[in-house]
Amino acid sequence: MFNMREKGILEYDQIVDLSSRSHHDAILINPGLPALYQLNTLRKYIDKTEKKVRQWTYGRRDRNKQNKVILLVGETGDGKTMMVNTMINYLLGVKFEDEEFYQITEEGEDVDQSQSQTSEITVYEVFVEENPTSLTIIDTPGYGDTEGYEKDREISEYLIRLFSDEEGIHYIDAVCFVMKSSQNRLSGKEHYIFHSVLSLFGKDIENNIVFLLTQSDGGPPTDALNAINKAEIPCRRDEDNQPVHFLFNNRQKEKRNKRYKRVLKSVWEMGDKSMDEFFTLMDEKNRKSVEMTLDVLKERRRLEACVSNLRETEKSELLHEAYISIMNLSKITLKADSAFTLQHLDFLIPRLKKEGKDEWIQNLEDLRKRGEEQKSKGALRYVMDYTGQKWNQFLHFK
Ligand SMILES: Nc1nc2c(ncn2[C@@H]2O[C@H](COP(=O)(O)OP(=O)(O)OP(=O)(O)O)[C@@H](O)[C@H]2O)c(=O)[nH]1
Ligand SMILES: [Mg+2]
Repeated sequence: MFNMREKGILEYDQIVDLSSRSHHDAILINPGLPALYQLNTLRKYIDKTEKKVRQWTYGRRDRNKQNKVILLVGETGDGKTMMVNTMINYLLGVKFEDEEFYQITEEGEDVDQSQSQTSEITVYEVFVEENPTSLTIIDTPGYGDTEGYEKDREISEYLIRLFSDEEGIHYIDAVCFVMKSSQNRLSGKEHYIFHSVLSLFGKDIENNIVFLLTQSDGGPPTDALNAINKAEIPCRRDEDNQPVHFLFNNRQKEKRNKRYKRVLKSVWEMGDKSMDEFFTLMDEKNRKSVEMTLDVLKERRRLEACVSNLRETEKSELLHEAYISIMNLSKITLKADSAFTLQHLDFLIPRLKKEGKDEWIQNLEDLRKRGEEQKSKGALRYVMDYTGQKWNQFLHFK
């Protein structure tokens, strides 16, 4: 890669066609400092009919490279899609001085940020000839946008498709929880987002969960770490028992005016250093099959179907099936007391009482106690508001 400023080729805002000058297979979409390129990708859908799980491949697929699979999850707008591009520029070896930035993602700019920008799951596969590592990065729609709960539920359905399809994803090296480093408010909505993300995974994934903290000023991310610890998010821990985290301020696309260049360079370098550390951690052999996670997703789907059928026809078999489903979930899920399970308890417990299932009721009551703890209350209230269930009934029914 060459340095356009050093060679005096480009001044601010000068429009010239640089597409032929990129070392990579890309199209220039915005000349300037930095020049912005769109990487050319081969595109297809993994779920052929529904078109909600897509796969974009950059470069020539090479199975001899060491591949890393990274899943990005988190709240809408916290920076997952931008993080995909940051990772890929790292893999391409782009430096700040190159005065260029490559994007693989394709989303509209200047749109309403309260709405999730990403509406499907995209698997980005990236093969760079001179790099012995290839990346598979899975970008997911963010939780908690204005369209709410129903839309969020679709994410787990798309993941089932992705993990079950023969051509889909069967193992994961890292689950990255993308979060703003200034995250401090733990409102019901934030708890709900933590529950939503955590209830997607099997227990065995805990040690693969790390945090990518965006919009960082480079200082200690005290707020985000407090939030993670307060919400008791299961994750990988470092030698000081802190959640493993990496700092980013992904402003690589911003114009490099003389006034801000120093700051933009410094945040670029912070991101590069974080990527070095992140990839060093990923060198450890810590790959997990998605099998248990897939079981969790399917069991959640079974439970929801069961409860929904029960709200029409009251059948003992369905009731028993729902109980067994909850017990199965509590054995395999990363978060047994997630709002998604707890929300069904005030419906199921009185019905099991009628059937005299005392031991079962005790097990569910134990689970429900956890729902009354402060850290679960907010998430549960959020889910119940959306599903039209009565919160007071949940708290007072015994
Ligand atoms: N300043 C700053 N802006 C960022 C950072 N990361 C992302 N952004 C901006 O924040 C906005 C949202 O980022 P996205 O990457 O689309 O967020 P997302 O998590 O993919 O959002 P959804 O697809 O809605 O879930 C975009 O305008 C990004 O350019 C960051 O680290 N610093
Ligand atoms: Mg996105």
